[in-house]
Amino acid sequence: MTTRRKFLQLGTLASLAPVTKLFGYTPPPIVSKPVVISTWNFGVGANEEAWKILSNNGRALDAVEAGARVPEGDPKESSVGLGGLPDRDGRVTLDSCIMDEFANCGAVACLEHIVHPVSVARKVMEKTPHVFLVGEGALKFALDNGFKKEKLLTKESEKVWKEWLKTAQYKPVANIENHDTIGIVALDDKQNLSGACTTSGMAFKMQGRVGDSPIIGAALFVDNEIGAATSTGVGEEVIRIVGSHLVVELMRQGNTPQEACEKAVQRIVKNQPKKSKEIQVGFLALNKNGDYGAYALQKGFTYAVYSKEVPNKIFEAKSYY
Ligand code: SD4
Repeated sequence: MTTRRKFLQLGTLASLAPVTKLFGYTPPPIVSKPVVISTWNFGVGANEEAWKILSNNGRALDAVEAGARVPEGDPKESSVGLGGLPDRDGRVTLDSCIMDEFANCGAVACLEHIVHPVSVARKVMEKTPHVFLVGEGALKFALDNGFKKEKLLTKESEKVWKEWLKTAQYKPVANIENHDTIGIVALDDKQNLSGACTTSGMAFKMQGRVGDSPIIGAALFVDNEIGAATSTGVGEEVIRIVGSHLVVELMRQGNTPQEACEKAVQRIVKNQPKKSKEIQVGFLALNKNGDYGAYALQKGFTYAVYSKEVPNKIFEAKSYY
């Protein structure tokens, strides 16, 4: 029979032991936090802003919003916010969403004239009983909440659009194309996850077209028990597989973030064997322990990581083709 004294000795042994299993005790996995990861090379600038918040004990939600605002406000980035390439009628329409550790979320789509749609999405999340506002309604809401109406079509973007009008052919080219969304996910010091996604969408799209970027579950999903995921690329293909939700559910089933991204990309290939050879889609995933992964259809999908171990570096994701 185990005496009380012997039992206490076992307890002390177990708590000191660095081994994986002792008397049925499994130590918690090592957690790397905080960490922020975001899509493409401009993720470095976004991570930089996000890290200021994360490294000061801040909330992941604030970090991803601050990060997403960096490319949104940069007129030289022609795929997000100010200076984004327009639709085929010359209108710059923006899509964005945000999600926090409590599964609160907000989104806007087809929003014109506002430089920071991610912040409007956050206001939708925090100030309305709804999740998603679009078009005129989203603009009215933004203006009512103090956002300024601005001209988003820059001289440069207008020039590119006018050039495109000469042939008016809609044919996205993988990586250099008319797309480059920022998706950003973070784990904060309190081990809470959040994410955001923001874009001007596919350049020269049809008027009214909405991609995956503002759709919770498609381009962004956060489950604070499991992990967070985000996507970039041809949104139609991501919507068809509810990509980011799929990645998070694959992690729930025991896959690493890397395996989950790979399986989501394989699902696209299975659905669209021919088309998948010509387009780009990339996924990023981050789990509750700060482990992350990335995978894309084509070569060339880059992402940026900022943690204590990896001080804001760009990596190229592995790809299916
Ligand atoms: C869209 N997914 O509108 C966006 C575009 C994008 O990298 O991600 N670009 O379909």
